[in-house]
Amino acid sequence: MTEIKLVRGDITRQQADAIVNAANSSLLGGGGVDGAIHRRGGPEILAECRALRASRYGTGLRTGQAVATTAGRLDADHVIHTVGPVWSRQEDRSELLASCYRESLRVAQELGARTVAFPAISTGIYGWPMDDGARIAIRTVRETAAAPVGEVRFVLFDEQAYSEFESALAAQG
Ligand code: AR6
Repeated sequence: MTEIKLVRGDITRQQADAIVNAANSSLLGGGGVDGAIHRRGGPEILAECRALRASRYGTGLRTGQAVATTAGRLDADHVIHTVGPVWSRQEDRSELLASCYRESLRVAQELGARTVAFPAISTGIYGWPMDDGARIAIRTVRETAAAPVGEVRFVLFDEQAYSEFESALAAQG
């Protein structure tokens, strides 16, 4: 079974087989985690993203999907880019957020990754409330069998994110 760990910190400082990026459908960078990954990981990641746009992902990566590239200078073998949904009051997009975790784990599995570091997808620029984002993240990882992934590490940027993930983990076991 996959072990879930919580750590506070900057995801670009983590050592893992795969680091998940909270990207956007252009795959060409942005702010938040995405900006930090490209800054620290260097231009190799963007070059591979551009190549993906020129081949399989001409119209971009759809919300809820995931795709891998090199991790450049990060202390990881792969970056898995996924596109979270923008939070909406009018529409329940929870299934798309769950899909990000599921699809990222599926890609990690295909890559043979044993350790995967995730940020709290959609809970920054995309505005998803942290308590609900944490519940969906923990539940989806719990429900997704992903051998050989033995460790999923949520890397939480601040105290509030950490404590919401702690509560979700305590509630869901
Ligand atoms: N390490 C760990 N967590 C971080 C880091 C970091 N270095 N930086 C921010 N966070 P966000 P989203 C937290 O905005 O909401 C980009 O422009 C942050 O506090 O990175 O999915 C993309 O290109 C928050 O809790 O991702 C997209 O356009 C969480 O990570 C858009 O933002 C996610 O925040 C995606 O928005």
